[in-house]
Amino acid sequence: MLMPILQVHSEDIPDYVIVCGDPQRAEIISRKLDSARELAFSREYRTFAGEIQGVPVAVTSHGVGSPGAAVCFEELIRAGAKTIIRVGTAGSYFAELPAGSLVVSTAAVRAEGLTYQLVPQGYPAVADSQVVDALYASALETDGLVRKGITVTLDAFFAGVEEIPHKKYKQAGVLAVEMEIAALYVIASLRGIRAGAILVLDGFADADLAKEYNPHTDIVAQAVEREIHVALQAVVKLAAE
Ligand code: R1X
Repeated sequence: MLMPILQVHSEDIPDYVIVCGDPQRAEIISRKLDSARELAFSREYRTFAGEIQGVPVAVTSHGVGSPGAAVCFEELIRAGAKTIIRVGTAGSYFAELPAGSLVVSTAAVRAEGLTYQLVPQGYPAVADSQVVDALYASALETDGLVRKGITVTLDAFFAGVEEIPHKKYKQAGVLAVEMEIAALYVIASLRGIRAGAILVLDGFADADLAKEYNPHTDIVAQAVEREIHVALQAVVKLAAE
């Protein structure tokens, strides 16, 4: 069956799918796979399929923000994905977690709008524990900082006039902020599949992003290489369980 928005055929989508925001990053991830081939590039959704150590895996970009990403997650699940791992970037809340650190998201604060059109308030956006364990164990096998914990999913990237309660999230121990995980976790729970996410921190969430945001540094690029490796090794671990 052809998925209308991703333009991929369900026969080509394996159990394991890595998702990332940037179509260019999807291509970078595909280069780590054996026998990689591009399946489609439709809107912001670019999909490749290949294998990692004999395990079939696809990679799809989901763009920026929960509503667009949700379209991607829903179609991947309809196409047959059983485990989806987001490989992304996020802003840090803690000086001890500078740019280049990794965070495995165990759950997301639903500070976005999309999931309120899917499930009632109070429904958790929570990762699958096996996926979290595989990501965290794989990350510990690499050099560099990694933490696991709660992240927050926002809709707004650049600030407007409304206050985003960054201070309260930080006081409540939220590690990092990004824009798609709540959608992924809620949709995965609703549709009965496993999901998890690993993030590279690319700056500080409470900075003035309009002035200070620059994710194009060597430190971030190296950490993205590391998180891609971690995510693919997590797929290998999960497939062996
Ligand atoms: O999730 C966030 C969003 O997709 C992280 O990076 C993007 C904004 O630059």
